[in-house]
Amino acid sequence: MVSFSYAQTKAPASFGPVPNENQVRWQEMEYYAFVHFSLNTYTDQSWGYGNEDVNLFNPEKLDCRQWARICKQAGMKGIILTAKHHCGFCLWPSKYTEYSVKNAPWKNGKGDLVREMANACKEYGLKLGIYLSPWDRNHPDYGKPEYISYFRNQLTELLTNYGPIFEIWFDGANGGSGYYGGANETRKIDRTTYYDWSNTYKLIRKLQPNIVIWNDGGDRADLRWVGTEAGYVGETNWSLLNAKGEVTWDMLHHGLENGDSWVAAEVNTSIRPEWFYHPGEDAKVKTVPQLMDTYYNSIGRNGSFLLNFPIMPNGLIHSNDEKAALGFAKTVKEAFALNLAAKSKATASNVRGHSKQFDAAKAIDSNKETYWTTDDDVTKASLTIDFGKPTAFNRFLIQENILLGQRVKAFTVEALVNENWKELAKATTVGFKRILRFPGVKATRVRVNITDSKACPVISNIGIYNAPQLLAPPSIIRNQSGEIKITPVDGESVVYYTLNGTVPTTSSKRYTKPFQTGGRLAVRAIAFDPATGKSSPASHEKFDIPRKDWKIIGIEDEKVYSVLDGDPHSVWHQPKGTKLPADLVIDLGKEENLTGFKYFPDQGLWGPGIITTYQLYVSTDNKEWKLADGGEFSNIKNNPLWQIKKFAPEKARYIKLRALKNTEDNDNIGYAEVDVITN
Ligand code: FUL
Repeated sequence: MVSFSYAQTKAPASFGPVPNENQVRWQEMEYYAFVHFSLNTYTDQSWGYGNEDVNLFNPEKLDCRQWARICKQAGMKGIILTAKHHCGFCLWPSKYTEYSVKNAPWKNGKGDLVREMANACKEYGLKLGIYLSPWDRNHPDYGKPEYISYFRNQLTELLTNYGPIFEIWFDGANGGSGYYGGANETRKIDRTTYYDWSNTYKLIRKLQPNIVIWNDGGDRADLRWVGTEAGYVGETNWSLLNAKGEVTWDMLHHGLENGDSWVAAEVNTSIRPEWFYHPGEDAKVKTVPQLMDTYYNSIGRNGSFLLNFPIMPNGLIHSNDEKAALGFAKTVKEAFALNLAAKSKATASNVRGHSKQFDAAKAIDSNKETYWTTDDDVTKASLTIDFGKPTAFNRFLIQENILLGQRVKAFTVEALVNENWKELAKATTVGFKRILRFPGVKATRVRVNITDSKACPVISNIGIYNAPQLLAPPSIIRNQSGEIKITPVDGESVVYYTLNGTVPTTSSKRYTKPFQTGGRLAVRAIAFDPATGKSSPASHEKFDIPRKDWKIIGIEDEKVYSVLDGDPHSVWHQPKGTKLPADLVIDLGKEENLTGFKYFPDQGLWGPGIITTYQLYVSTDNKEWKLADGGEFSNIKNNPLWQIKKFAPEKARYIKLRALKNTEDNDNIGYAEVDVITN
């Protein structure tokens, strides 16, 4: 048959797995919130054991509308609430347990926080999501088949009574030990079979057909965790995984190039170091530059961004967190205020069937439905944007039409500067959205070269921006001899600092080289750009007693002193062949008034040897030891932060940190830093 001359060029067929409607709707949300609120909020814990008193729960100023207002103003599209965290306490009056708000003093047991959250979301035009921990350290039946009915009953309550739910979050954490109705024991379950996810998913999809399911502990769901809670997904990020089989860390972090299912990445991180509110973190709220970094490393890498707000015991979001989130929103807005590509001329090395319908202009027409694409056999192609005059820019944004599958494997961006093409960036995957950052450049033309693609590239949008320069707080470390070293993130900015707790200004002391200190001390520092007169937010570090005379006892390896060198990147591991329990004994040089200790785990990805269960002993003579503290470093695997443990005051010259268990269930024990807290 001869085709008619008016026949349109056929659009490309989809390639490989494609997202379903729910996944597309979710991907377009891009940015939404987590709120962590439970009994932990009142006990300063990361994970409750399951025996915490319900009477602690009494948020006297609780206002979900405040949370919703902040999220809305911050440009977020929804909120996921921890309806039940690992401790088992329910923020709604579940029919199936007594461990809930119905027995708490809050609103005389008449409160329903999920209801209040749902109403607030509705009022502010936000979508509601639910975090329901599969692990329940309170429930007597946890570990038995009966618990699965309980879990599904709770799911049914949550997915029936509170309107549309956009996402359900099933945390994979499963520490084993718990209260379990008074049994106080360790219960192990088989993560692959215990929850019978396939039937649970059926129930969920029946109750909420438009929902997306997040699950890092069981069967493949709609979305995936990215393998870290630090706020970044791999630069190469495929929205694909295999439906069956093992998922390694690498697959979580990068997706799987030839995976058979669409499972896009969600980057979850907290606006503070930890997920729940801890007053000690009020000065540790992420700064705008840190949040911008996460933005580029999540949304800018084909992921979504799930940012957590810990709620304070009074039931509100802290003003520091609000300020950071709103400052961040403003900065994103400023960075992407003007798309310099929009008014330019675009041409391409190949246009599908020479058709206007698929030409280069479709990549800059601000219409997400239209796209530039090439003939089927073309997997290398370029698109050139002509500004017509030298134009300054430092960001390049590109989007694929994911309805047709994720295709691009590699691309470069070049600029025509003084008649010469200069490579600005080289990257791999694109997906729903990819944003590249590079130092500012002035050029008349920009060219994107798709250098490798699984099938003909399908580019729905290109943006070019000139984002205002941002300054990040410098890092501050103190080495064992007491020397303070301050490093600006860009390596170039001028640094000012104070040692008296005040926020530095350009009239404060200027940092030029490391300087010696002794004793307890608080250091604050800013980075300053003389060209623009702008400064970064201040960084803030507190240091306890000097460690100059400390000795690590019984270990020959000199490298062990990296545990005391203040540098979070240098680590030491117990020698091969060590069997747990493993001890690290430190002589503090003289007797001190100890009130706690700190442990910073190895941040490396491979076999970091992170301690989960510890004991801390003290001694005056290195012979008689007294147990000062012991327990678990909760959630340390996913969030390997400084672990700060306080204990009743002890006068001692020696400390012994005993590692009883690690995250990998083997004998590998590592340390980046160990320190003490004195009164
Ligand atoms: C983790 C949990 O264990 C944390 O407490 C927090 O809820 C975080 C979002 O997920 O795995």
